[in-house]
Amino acid sequence: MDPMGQPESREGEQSVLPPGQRPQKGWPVTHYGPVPKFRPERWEFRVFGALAETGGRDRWNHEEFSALPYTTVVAGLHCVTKYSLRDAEWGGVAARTLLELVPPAPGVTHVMAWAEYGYSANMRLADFASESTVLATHRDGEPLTAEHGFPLRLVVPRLYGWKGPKWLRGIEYMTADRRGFWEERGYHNLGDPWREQRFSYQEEPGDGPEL
Ligand SMILES: Nc1nc2c(c(=O)[nH]1)N[C@H]1C(S)=C(S)[C@@H](COP(=O)(O)O)O[C@H]1N2
Ligand SMILES: [Mo]
Repeated sequence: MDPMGQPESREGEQSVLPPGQRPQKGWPVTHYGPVPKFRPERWEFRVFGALAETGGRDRWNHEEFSALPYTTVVAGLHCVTKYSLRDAEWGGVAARTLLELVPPAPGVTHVMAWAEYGYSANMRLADFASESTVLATHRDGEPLTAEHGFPLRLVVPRLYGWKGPKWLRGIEYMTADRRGFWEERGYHNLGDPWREQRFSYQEEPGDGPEL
């Protein structure tokens, strides 16, 4: 076993961790507030804000969402509290697929990812549109558990874990940046783990809207 707790056969396959992160065994649960109960008859996923066209499809119920094209991405998860999860296979709908299904208006620069209870996380359109960003329903081939975000969570491997809301319910296209839940509460507006953008006091001019 290597220090990440991986079987020998996967030794050497682990990606290098971002600065200041240590490997974490298993899969701890980290979030603010209670775990929402999934009610399939009420669940809906929406794209809203600055859409390129009106009148197109912009919402899916659970059954419809489950029928969207499925893809997988291998990525770790870096929590700003300094632990990182080993690489895992996240399965779901590529963010790029969503952007094709619901094209953003030309002026869109950022998105807000919205979850149950109003949790939100903002990011640049470029980070959302990254090949590695996935609206995940599965991890390592298994459906997500309730505490890990079932039925849907966002995984943005380029950014710290808080930028990936569990219990995702919508994506808002924005023509200007706006801070999400943690970005208003002391965490860095951009949240790039490779640049250790952890806290808002580290922000440089232009990194985010005034606090
Ligand atoms: N809705 C919601 N999503 C959330 C959070 C949260 O508080 N609420 N916490 C984030 C943080 S800080 C991290 S590190 C990851 C942790 O995911 P996990 O519990 O599946 O390991 O979820 C993210 N998604
Ligand atoms: Mo986190």
